Amino acid sequence: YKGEKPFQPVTWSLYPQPKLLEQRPTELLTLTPWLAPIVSEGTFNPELLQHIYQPLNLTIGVTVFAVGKYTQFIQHFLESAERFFMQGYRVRYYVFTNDPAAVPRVPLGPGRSLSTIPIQKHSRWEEISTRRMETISWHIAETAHREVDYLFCLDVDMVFRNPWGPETLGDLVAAIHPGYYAVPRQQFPYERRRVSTAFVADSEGDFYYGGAVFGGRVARVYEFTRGCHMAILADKANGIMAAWQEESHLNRRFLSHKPSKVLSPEYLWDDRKPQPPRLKLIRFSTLDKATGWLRS
Ligand code: 5GW
Ligand code: MN
Repeated sequence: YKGEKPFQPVTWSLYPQPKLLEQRPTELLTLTPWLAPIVSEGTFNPELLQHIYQPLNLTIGVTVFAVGKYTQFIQHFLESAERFFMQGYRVRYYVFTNDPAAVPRVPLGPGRSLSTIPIQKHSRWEEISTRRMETISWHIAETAHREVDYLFCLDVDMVFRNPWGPETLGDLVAAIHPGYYAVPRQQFPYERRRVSTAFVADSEGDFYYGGAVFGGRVARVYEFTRGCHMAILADKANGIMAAWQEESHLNRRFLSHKPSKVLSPEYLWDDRKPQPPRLKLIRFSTLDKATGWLRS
């Protein structure tokens, strides 16, 4: 049997029995009122999920935008993603940039590929941060719908610190913003002007989701980004820019188009915040941008 792969025992079928009457697997909420799972450490069995998802031979797409000075984040983002993001799966990175020459050649693992998509550089930063929805929906229609099963749309000024695996896959996936998971909904920074299509009333809102992480099945991400883009266009026609640009529209849309899976702030953290004890690990986190200089 030299050189041959040894027989794989089905040890994955040996995992702790789920117990209906047992205490909660985590101190965090695990289910939304519309029955979407809220994913956090302790709520899933990684080995079991691996054995369910691996045979499906899925391809997971990732979009990141790196315009202007943000190209400097690509290397760290990709290197950390190669270590932690969807290890053992087919992954396709889509890097949208105004400066393709600035995309570093990071060695990619087997089954993993990257394509650079040239885009225009808009001068006003509001433009940069409202063009993503449009660009993603267009790119899905053009290309990504043929190439990937699931697609995650991520900020580039972030790093992976711990495994991000198939537990995150779902039809439409949102991540809870690290700044607002303990805040009453009236204090969420939603767009509060009724004239905006992103308007949310004080009495409404589930979670405040981050604009830095969303995803799902590629067809659902298409509908989602297209819907957001249309709402942004409608606002633009009225001369309105929502309070937090795309994030405001994303939050408005998730209110009426509920995510089928919600990621805990483990999947969208911010390095400037101390890790609270109830958050068992940080998987994906914003880099401290040494406040200010990047935007100037
Ligand atoms: C620059 C200045 C202000 C706002 C946005 C930008 C900017 C964002 C940019 O110059 N280039 C760029 O590629 N972006 C993309 O938009 C990056 O992928 C970035 O991660 C994403 C969101 O912008 P952030 O990360 O500055 O927004 P926050 O809300 O995470 O601080
Ligand atoms: Mn960011």
